[in-house]
Amino acid sequence: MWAALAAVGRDPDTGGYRRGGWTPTEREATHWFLDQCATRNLTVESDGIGNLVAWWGPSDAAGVVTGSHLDSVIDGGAFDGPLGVVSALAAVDLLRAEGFEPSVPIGVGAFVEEEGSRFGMPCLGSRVAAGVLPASRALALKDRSGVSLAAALETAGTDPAGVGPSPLLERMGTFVELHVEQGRGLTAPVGVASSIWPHGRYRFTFGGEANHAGTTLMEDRHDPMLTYAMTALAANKQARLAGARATFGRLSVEPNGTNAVPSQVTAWLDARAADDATLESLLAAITKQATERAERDGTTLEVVPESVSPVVDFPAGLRDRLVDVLDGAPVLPTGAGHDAGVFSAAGIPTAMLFVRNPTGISHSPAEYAEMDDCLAGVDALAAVLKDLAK
Ligand code: HGY
Ligand code: MN
Ligand code: MN
Repeated sequence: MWAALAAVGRDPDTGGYRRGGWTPTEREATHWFLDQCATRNLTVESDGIGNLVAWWGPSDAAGVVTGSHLDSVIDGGAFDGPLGVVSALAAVDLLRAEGFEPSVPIGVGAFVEEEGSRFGMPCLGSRVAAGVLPASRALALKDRSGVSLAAALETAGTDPAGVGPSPLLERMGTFVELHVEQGRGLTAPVGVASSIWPHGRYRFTFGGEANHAGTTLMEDRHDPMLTYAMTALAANKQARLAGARATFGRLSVEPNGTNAVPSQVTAWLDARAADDATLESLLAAITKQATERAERDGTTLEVVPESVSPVVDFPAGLRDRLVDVLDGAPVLPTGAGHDAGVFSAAGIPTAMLFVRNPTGISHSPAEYAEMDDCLAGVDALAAVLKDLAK
């Protein structure tokens, strides 16, 4: 499975994956998933936005769903997302080979646009499915070329009218997502999640005055790039002070000419912290410094939250049950967002398994996990599914 998926959406120059939601490469990965489900005689159900759950099991009752996502960030690694889907299918194979007969159905899920790399909204599919993102807001989201989600769905042959809260969740009695670990927090092959840090995406728009780079006196300028530059430094400093994370990873400059003072800089802040109060105060501190700098530069600043997700503490009972099944596996929090966080917040008993990442690198072509650890992840997931579906 891993070999078949390896080439799908991989950029030959960077070695990174480019599988934005509803792009041809992401659709190819989705078709691969559907083929894998067909080969295994799993019954696939889809919802209006295109989330998929493939069922193995005795009835159409609620069951245990495991899975992850097949989309990627721009130039992402091979493991973030696909590892959870591949491991879920492999765990089903393992349980079948052992002759295990689940007493409740086991579902393998693939959820759309988890990274939000195309439409800017992380966990887009699961948020819509859980009803926390209204269909009207989702369908109006636009990608960088100005294509709306509604138009992208139509191109993919999906009727946007069907987008909304998902019937798939009614059969999701329990959800377990296996994921590659994304820091350096796990030294054992497999761990169990305690919580997901709160995180937010905020659009900072810095407005200035376009002018000639050669003739405009330095003291006459209203340069939004300067306000942005100071804000990026402030974000780094404030995050360090708060033990939090702040990243400006995306920037858009108008008119983006070498010999002109820009008229506008738009920059996206990704900020995360261990608790909601720290995240709020981090954003306030960054915004305060940016505002003060804008006053000095004679520029303007607008800050718009594009998505904010509160902390998710996975239910302790289920978490401890996984730890028991896995003979005392380590428990750790994560700063990465996951569909599991959305489903947990929606009230579905949810847990996560992590597979060791020896370098901690993620959202990068260099993301890596050892095959032995991935196989330990499959064994762990199979043991957990067996326990939950016995
Ligand atoms: O954490 C993230 O940025 C994404 O939701 N995986
Ligand atoms: Mn990711
Ligand atoms: Mn992921």
